[in-house]
Amino acid sequence: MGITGVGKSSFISYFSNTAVTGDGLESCTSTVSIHAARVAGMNIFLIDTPGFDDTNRSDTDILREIATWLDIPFKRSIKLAGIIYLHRITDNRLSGSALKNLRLFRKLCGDGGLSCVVLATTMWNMVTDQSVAVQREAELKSNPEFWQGLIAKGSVVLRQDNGKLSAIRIIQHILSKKKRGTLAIQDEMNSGKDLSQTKVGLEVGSELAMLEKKYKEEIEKLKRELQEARRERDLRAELEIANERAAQELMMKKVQEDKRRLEVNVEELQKEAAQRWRPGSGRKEKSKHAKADKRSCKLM
Ligand SMILES: Nc1nc2c(ncn2[C@@H]2O[C@H](COP(=O)(O)OP(=O)(O)O)[C@@H](O)[C@H]2O)c(=O)[nH]1
Ligand SMILES: [Mg+2]
Repeated sequence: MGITGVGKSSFISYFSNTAVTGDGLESCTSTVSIHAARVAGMNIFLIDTPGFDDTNRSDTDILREIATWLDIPFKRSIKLAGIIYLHRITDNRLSGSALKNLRLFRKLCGDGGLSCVVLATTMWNMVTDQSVAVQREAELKSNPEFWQGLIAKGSVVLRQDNGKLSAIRIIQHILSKKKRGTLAIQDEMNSGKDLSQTKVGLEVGSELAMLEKKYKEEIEKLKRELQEARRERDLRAELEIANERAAQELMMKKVQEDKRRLEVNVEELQKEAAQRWRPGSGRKEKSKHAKADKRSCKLM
């Protein structure tokens, strides 16, 4: 897991030729994908996930997708051995999306899942001043807004700094723990909760509520400005304001739709997924997307 461009798909591509990597600017992996691999004499599955900063999909869509996929192993009593959360050591500040992604990740895992987490820094070969990067790594570990709380609950910090070798080290670390666990979202959804009632769903919901409020206020302000423009018979301003209002209303509708789409339980998610994956339903469309993906992404 981790935001777009941190190297999730590249990590998987060391072990499987089915992973699709991007150029780091646009999200390449906008859906969850599972890759079979053999590492240190063991058959394992690596699950690639989109970050909660996807250029094309809302947090609701990403969360629905992750919840759907995580339910498949849960129903078959297959537990996760670990989670690798990647972060670029070259990022000299914690962007809003990096912080939001981490906040949602924590809620998705729950405290119980954190001892299976490896926090790994990538892009060490892009570092120009090693001492600055080491200092940054220390800050990530000690910052309560970033990794400090996770480390306190058993997460481990490792470096993804030597291609396949360090990637094997990370996986071996996870396998050596011989621990298997479930994530909070898996337990919550299977106890009958709607996605909107899970901890991570509540967080996404409250962010959507904040956005909705912001759009509502903006629309009210534009209404007042429109009245004023009409009074002053300023046609050009009237047109501009009307356009802006239409744009804001469209964004607000999308947010309201995203809020509504959080109200879904695990059975409904599985039913929708089964319809999507039924042979002949959307397959053609999917392969069209796959072609487009390949054009913009590098296949490793
Ligand atoms: N220099 C360097 N580039 C990397 C590393 N990991 C990934 N990349 C590059 O970063 C870009 C985004 O990687 P990708 O694996 O698609 O990121 P994802 O969005 O997290 O899946 C690609 O161009 C990769 O080749 C790394 O450790 N070092
Ligand atoms: Mg990817």
